[in-house]
Amino acid sequence: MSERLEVAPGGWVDFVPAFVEDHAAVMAALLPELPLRVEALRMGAREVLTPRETSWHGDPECSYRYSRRLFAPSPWTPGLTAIREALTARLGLRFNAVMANYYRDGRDSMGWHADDEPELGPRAPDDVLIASVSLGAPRRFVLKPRGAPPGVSWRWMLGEGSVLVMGGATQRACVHAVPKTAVPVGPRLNLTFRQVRGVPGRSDGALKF
Ligand SMILES: O=C(O)CCC(=O)C(=O)O
Repeated sequence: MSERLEVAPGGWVDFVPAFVEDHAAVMAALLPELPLRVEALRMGAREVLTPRETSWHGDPECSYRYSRRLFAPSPWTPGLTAIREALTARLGLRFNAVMANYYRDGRDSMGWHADDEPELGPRAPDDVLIASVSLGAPRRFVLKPRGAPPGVSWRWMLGEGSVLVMGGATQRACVHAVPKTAVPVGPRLNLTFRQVRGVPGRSDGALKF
């Protein structure tokens, strides 16, 4: 485990570079289990397609509203359960839901956003705990304080079995993204394990594009 990085007063990030052993085999076994798909999001009058494939999984009560859509959870799969149990054993943390994001190549990406939905805890956007496990090709993950001037950010190459844990006030104080890259890269599967602790809010919220 890296030394805990304080990214804001009360906001922190922990990083473990090689958490999942044999990450390529784990990713190959997981992919057929997941109903990954490109989602259509409404942007005003337009419909836009997410530049990545996603699936949402969790305990039956863990519905999640984001990007102006309500997602009912798909069930846990054997591969997701194994990683969830490894997280609990290593970090002492329990998660009841996970978002899978599959980046097919460098054109796939995730725009700036925070995981700050009300269902992520009674004090959200404070006290939101997220463990982000990355399998396959490393991609740049950027985190910056909200409203930071250009160039002020932290960067990690996340992939090859790493886990990055964000906690405390990180989702209130910071935003994060996985930018596109022109460098040829292989596929990457990211799994953000979450604690859903409330019912989805009513607000439309921001688009995670
Ligand atoms: O792919 C990643 O590393 C980030 C995923 C992410 O930001 C999210 O699921 O909210």
